[in-house]
Amino acid sequence: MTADPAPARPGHNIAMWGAPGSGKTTLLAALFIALTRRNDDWKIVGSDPASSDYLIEKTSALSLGKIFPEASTALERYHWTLIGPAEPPDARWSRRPRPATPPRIGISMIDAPGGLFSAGRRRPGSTPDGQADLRRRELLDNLVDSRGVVFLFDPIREFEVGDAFDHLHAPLTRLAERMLGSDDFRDGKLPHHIAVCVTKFDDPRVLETAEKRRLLSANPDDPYGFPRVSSEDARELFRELCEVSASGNADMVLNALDKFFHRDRIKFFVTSSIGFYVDPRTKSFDWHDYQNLLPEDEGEDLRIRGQVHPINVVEPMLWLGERLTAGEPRAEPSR
Ligand SMILES: Nc1nc2c(ncn2[C@@H]2O[C@H](COP(=O)(O)OP(=O)(O)O)[C@@H](O)[C@H]2O)c(=O)[nH]1
Ligand SMILES: [Mg+2]
Repeated sequence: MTADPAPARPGHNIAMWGAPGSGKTTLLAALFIALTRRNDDWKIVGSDPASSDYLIEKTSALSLGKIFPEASTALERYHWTLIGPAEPPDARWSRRPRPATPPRIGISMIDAPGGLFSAGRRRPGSTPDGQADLRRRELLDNLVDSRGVVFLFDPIREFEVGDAFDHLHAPLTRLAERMLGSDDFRDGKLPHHIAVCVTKFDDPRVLETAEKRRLLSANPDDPYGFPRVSSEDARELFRELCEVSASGNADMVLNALDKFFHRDRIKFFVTSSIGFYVDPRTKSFDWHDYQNLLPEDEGEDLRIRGQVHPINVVEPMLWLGERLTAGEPRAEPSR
C-alpha cells in the first residue's frame, strides 16, 4: 500500500440534505437514469435490499410511470454505493497511483415526511417530540460521518415558502456544535465538501431568471442543445434566485455556507432531474416548447410529459467523489 488513501471500499460518504420537497428522491432516481445513459463505468447500487428496492421503485416511477416518486410517509434511511471505473478514465485520476479497485463512494439519505428541522421550532408549551429528536439526531449523525454533502436548494419552494434558511441553519448550527471538539474543525471551517444543487432548472421561472441575467451557456457536447448554467455562473444564479425568497432569508443561506465551509470546497450546480422536453421528431431543445411537466389537473398527480433528461445530476456526485478520493484537495480549475 502507498500513503495514498484512495479508498477501495466506501470509506467516504456523501449525505443528501435539503428541505422537504426540494427534490432529493427525484434526484436520486434521476441519478440512476443519468448514470445508465452515460458511456462510462460509473454506477449506483443499493447497499442493502431496502435501498435497492427504493432505487428500483423510484426510478421506475420516473422513467416508466412518468410520475414523481411518492413522498415518504415514514422516516427511512437509505444507503447506496457509487462505484467508479477500475481504470482512470483520464489524466485527472492518473496523477495518483492507480487504484487497485474502482473508487467507491457511499451515498446516504434520510428521507422523512415533512422535514426534520422545521419541527425544531416547537410551539411554546408543546411537549417535546422524542421521535423528532431521534430523527434529527440521525440526520446529524449522517452529516457528521460524511465528508461530502449534496445540499439541495429549491428555488420554487423558496419563492413560495421561503424556508431554505430554516432547513440549513438549524442542522448547520448543530453540526458545528457536534464537530467543535474535532481536529477537523480546528481552522473554524467544517471539513465537508458541499455540492450546492439549485434544483428544478426546467421550471420556466428558474430558466427565465437565468436567461434574463445572461447566465446561460450551451454545452457543445449536448446533442439536445439544452441551455445550461456553468458552475462559475451558478453562484450568481443562486444569489439572483435568493432575491425573490418569500421570507427574504435566502441571502443568509449563501453567507452561512461561506462562513461554515471552505470556499474552495463549495461548488454550485444548476440541476434538473427531469430536464427539458424534447420532441421525438426534432430531438432538440425548443425555446417555444420546453416544459417537461404537464399542466396540473385538479386532484391529479403531477405528470411528466416526455422522456426525462437529467441535467447536472451526475456531475455533483462525481465532483464530490473525485474530491473525497483525491486526498489533499488540488486547485480546482472549474469553480
Ligand atoms: N419542475 C421540476 N419539479 C421537480 C423536479 N424534481 C422534483 N420536482 C417536484 O418536487 C416535488 C418533490 O420532489 P421529491 O423528490 O419528492 O423531494 P424530497 O422531499 O426532497 O425527496 C416532486 O413531487 C415534483 O413536484 C424537477 O427536476 N423539476
Ligand atoms: Mg423524498
